[in-house]
Amino acid sequence: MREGTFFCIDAHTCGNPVRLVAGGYPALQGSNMSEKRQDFLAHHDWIRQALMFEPRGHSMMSGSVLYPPCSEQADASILFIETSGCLPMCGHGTIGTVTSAIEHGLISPKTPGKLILDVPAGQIRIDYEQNGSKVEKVRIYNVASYLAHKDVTIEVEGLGELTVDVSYGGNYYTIVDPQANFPGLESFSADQVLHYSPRVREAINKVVDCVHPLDPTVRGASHVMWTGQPTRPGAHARNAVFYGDRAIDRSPCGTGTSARMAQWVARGKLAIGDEFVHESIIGSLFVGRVESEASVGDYPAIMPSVQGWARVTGHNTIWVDSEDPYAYGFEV
Ligand code: PYC
Repeated sequence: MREGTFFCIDAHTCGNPVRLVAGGYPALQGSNMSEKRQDFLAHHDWIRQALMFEPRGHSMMSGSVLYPPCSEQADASILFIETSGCLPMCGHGTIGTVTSAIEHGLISPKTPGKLILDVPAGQIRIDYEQNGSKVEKVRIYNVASYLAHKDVTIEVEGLGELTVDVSYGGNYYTIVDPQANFPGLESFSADQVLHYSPRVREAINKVVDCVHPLDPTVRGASHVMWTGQPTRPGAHARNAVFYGDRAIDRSPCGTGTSARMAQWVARGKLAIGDEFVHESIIGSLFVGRVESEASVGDYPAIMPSVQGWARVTGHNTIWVDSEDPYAYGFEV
């Protein structure tokens, strides 16, 4: 039956929501999180739609479901849910999930302050710092990230020609740096980000193929990152990441920060060991670091890490009643 009661812990990571579904979720088929993600999308996607879209969620809503580990060395697994589907990896989602899960005793780490997590994009490591019962900082050692396409020219209706890079950090990002037809985020409004991003996404996916060399279920340049000068002391760059159909990440975006570091390393603007402080559209910060070199198939890559914080905002027991005409959500 497509109805149920879901116990959720609501939180935000640097301003972007993370609804952790901690009770009421289904068991999934598959031996790893990539297979379980496919099973969820095929058989249980109504849960995502009900919990992410209006009237129980909103365009920016994003969340996760915590599962037992898939591999022997891991402490837990995460399935990411949001309005656009189930992402292979989500940085702000991981920071929020770890914070909520540790503060509520939902994970028993094998080593205090450290976690190994199975996610659809692979396996990630976590370091977290606690002050009493509160988690203060979470650092994600993310999946290998690489610059997939460099200097691709696209035509975007209303803006004209743009030259962009496409970089992978757990999702594929079309990165729009300042140029003749894009003055930079400082002179580009949130409404313009929402208006032009779907056009950029459509244009880029017509001219390049983005398929992860090691997991063909991870595909498509789904996210668009517009960049600009930072406003916060110590920050190296500012970004607005568009995801879903009408969302701008309020956090600096964890997979986007990883993709951006991979782009900057490939362009000689960052080196192994360098820190990269990324500012979001609302001024919140993630501290990235280029940990080491790596490869993804034939591509040179990096192993990035990203640190941020999250706060729990409340508990939310959500009913999905199949007799409610808006049980599975809507978009305006
Ligand atoms: O933090 O990786 C991230 C993310 C992806 C989409 C929204 N946030």
